[in-house]
Amino acid sequence: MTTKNQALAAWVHEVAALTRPQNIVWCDGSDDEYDRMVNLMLEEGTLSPLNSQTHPNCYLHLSDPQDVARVEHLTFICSENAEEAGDNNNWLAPEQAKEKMAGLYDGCMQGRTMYVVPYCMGPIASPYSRCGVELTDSPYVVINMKLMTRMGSAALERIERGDSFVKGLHSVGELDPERRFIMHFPEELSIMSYGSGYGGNALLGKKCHALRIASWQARQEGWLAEHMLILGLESPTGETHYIAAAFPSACGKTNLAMLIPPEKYKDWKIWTLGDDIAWLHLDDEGQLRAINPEACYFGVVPGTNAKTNRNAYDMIQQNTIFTNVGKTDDNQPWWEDKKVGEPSVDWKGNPYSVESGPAAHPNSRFTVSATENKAYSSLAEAPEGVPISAIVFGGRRKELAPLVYEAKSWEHGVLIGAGVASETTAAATGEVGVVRRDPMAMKPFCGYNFADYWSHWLSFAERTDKLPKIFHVNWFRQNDEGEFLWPGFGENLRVLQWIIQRCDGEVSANETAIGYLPNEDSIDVSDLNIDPAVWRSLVSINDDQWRQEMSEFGDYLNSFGGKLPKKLRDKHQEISSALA
Ligand code: OXD
Ligand code: MN
Repeated sequence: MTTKNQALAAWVHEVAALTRPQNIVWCDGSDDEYDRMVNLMLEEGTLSPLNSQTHPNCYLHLSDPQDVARVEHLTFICSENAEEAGDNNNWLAPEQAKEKMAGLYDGCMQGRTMYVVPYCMGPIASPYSRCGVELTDSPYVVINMKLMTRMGSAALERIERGDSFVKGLHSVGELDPERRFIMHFPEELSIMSYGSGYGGNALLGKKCHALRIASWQARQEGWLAEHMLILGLESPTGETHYIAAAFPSACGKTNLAMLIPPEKYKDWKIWTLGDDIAWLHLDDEGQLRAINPEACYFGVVPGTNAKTNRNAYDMIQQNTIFTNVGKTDDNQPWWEDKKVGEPSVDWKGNPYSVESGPAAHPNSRFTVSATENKAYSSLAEAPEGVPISAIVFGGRRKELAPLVYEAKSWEHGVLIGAGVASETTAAATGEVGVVRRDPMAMKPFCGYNFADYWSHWLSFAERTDKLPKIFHVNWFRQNDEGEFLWPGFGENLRVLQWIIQRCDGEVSANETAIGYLPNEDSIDVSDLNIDPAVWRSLVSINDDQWRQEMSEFGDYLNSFGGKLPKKLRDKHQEISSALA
């Protein structure tokens, strides 16, 4: 197979001349091709079969131990102008970046196969979807992209019908952390990645395309590319509200998107549309609609069990690629908090011992088709997407942020999103557990200057009066002993219920300087065994802590200088004064 698209053919030719692969394979995205690739990897030893009785069609990939997470310090936005990228990104001039990458790519695929992977982010028939082509020397990337995207012939046909496409070039190189870069050229719609096989660095359709490049395109074209799950909340009357929620990596988006209601709420139902990325467009009526550009879940494995996330636990019993988990002695995948079985081999392939660390890497992952999830919404395939009633921001904060609060206006909601801060997790290399600013959970993913990004968000209020309400949640408050104050998981449904009641104007709230908080009796927690004083603290604010927070947040906003939108500065000032 090749292509009728001249630009694509020429680019493949040009890359092959530089990287000099032994052969070139055009991927058609068929199941046969997937099976062939799996067999090839089994022969090469880069994939191993798991117990086929308990886990049919499941495989384990162990990565290089130095290549287990996103590398934010090696990720660059190479716009013509540094200011466009903003201080929130690393920047390199495009020519300089290309020269650096050309040196790395020179002959890097000798003796290897280069796979041409056409893909579509979003349903093939959706006008909101966007195409790309990834050239890669990694069979692991090919099988993951097959699950993650609409990959192969159908995507190529879209490109051949004239769709523009993002050009992504990827080579695992020597997997040397010293020779590893992830470069984005938003003006040229292209990505160059070298030296890593890890998901966010190597599966270019996901973070590189669907967030960094797409956020840039979205700004130009008037839509939003966000780090958000999308869920449908069906009430006992059969009415479904759709919610999009942005939390930083490894802060529970997958769990919320697949939530199973507690016994008391058994007549409610959560439908999953997506667990990581949402593309949001205004339709002709001014309604914000969301599609999920992905077709799989690339989720964090540790902590997944029959109690925390039954849907995810069940869906990864078959047809799943595991990366960097441990194994039991009968060859089942094993991870911390799985709650069943014992590890005998760790994620480095060594015999397991408590002293040598966890059996599964804290950022070990499953890749599984979205259709394996019992709660998968059929509307996830709808070309027009789903109407969004509420946008929810959140982070992992031991203190400060209450369980839930609501913005008083769209502008206020944008300020709340810009103020998201969260403790870092193992999803990126670096220290874990330090609070950092992560506006809209997009710190690692916004492909341009945050100040411009906030202006873009604000501009939506000028285009429609039907915008969703904006909320902030925090499931992670702790007491001095480090115990969580809120049970989380399925019980989060109680908070979602309050959110949609607020959207429908069905419940009053407690107006505070930072926004509307639930009245103590608006969320029923009578059966949750929460101390009344603890409950009160979850639905109230500590003015001293908030004054401190607003002052630090103000310094952060000021670091964006004259580019900071005035509306945001004014809103920040208004809330600070109300707290003073
Ligand atoms: C992810 C991430 O893999 O955010 O989704 O790191
Ligand atoms: Mn993510």
